[in-house]
Amino acid sequence: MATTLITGGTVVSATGRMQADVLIEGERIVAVLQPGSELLGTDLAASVDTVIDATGRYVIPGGIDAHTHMQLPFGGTSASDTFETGTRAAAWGGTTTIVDFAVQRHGERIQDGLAHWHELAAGQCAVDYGFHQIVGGVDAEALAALPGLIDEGITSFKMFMAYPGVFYADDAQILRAMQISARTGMLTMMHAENGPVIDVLAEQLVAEGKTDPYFHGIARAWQAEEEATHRAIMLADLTGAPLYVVHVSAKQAVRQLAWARDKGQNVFGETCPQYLYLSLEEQLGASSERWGAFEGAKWVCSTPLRSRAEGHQDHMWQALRTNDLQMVSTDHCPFCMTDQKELGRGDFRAIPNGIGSVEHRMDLMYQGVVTGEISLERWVELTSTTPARMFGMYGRKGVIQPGADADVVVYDPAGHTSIGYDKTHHMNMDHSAWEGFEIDGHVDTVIARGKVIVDAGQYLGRKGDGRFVRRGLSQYLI
Ligand code: DUC
Ligand code: ZN
Ligand code: ZN
Repeated sequence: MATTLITGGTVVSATGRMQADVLIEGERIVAVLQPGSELLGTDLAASVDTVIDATGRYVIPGGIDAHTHMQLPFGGTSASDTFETGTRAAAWGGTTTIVDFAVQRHGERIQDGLAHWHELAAGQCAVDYGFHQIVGGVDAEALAALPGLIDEGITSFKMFMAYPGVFYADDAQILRAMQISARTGMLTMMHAENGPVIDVLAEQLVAEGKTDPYFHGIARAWQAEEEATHRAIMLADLTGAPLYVVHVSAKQAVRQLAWARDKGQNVFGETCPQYLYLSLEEQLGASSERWGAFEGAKWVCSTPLRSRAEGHQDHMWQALRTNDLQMVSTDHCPFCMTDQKELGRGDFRAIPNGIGSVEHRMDLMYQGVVTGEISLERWVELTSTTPARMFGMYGRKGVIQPGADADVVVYDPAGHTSIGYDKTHHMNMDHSAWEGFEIDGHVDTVIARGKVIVDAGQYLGRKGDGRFVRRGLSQYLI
């Protein structure tokens, strides 16, 4: 079995940091050696196959992005990253596991939607991947199929309170699914926005000639997010279901989550980098020679960007510190401007919703450490350890300890990463939502189950390196 020693670095976990060497054998970590350890006295470096000198750098568990949408069919097109391109971009950015959403559409069997997702991903991925199940048609057959997913390693399912006529589930459907969640321990994931209300507001705006991308955010008012979040919490309370609210962007929605958690409910929330860094005001001001005011389409996602004047971004950072929000995922759902976002020129409702960030999450969140918003340990917790616990992978993923998968990133705090328009990333997009971001920090080396897949600016992995991860039930419940 191949052996690797990562030496001289600072190993960072969710609970602390220490000088230590990490010994890898095959796909697993076999030892974490602190100064004074007996093994260190032996000439270990001379006896291993590969030595990685991490002096002056952080050694962290590989990132886990628990919310991606590779190849998602949406708005008459499909997300532009395949499992191959999207997971390779993830690897470049220090993410060694993704959890994508298998899709069951209205009228389709859950088993068929899932089988299709397995087909799309198998043999294609650069890093390990798991699935949540989207239930886009909550009918009797779908409900009956849910418990069987646990044996398939899929222990969470997502419903939508938004997108009437597409993925939308009404309260009665949500209630029934949550009863199954309560009975089985499967985590209910919720897109919490009041879709019918949003659709009326959007229709009225378009009728008034307000068709630019900015109005997407006006239609998707924070009240629609707060109301749906509250309703989801109450239905979870009624049924006893554990609830995880995805892509939280409104400070009022965070307050609902905090209220529910204070009552002792198993309620959790994630936010995404776009809700920490980008704003509705910037979207209004976005303009370029090529796209004019339509440039703002690159930031059309749901939930939408929120007003900086109203303080949503600051509140998200605060909630990450206080654990009112527990995780940061990307909701990676990339669409090119040409031929994709462009579908909504003249009517923001037709702009495919989504931003591509899978490559930048670790860097963007590290900026929170640089600016003092979060600690180094919290960075690791938000991006790796809690995602592993929340979605039943902890022990194997999300931690550097003997027995864990050797998913390790060597991160250089003195390095630098510049994000440009299209040539400075590896996602399959013709632009970047993060153009102009200058990152203090750099992903130097990425090891996925013992194999060095990124090092010194080179991609050394292969498609098919990544394997399906069968997840257990959440390890994060109160
Ligand atoms: N939000 C997005 O931005 N894209 C895909 C689906 C969603 O809910
Ligand atoms: Zn969503
Ligand atoms: Zn999503």
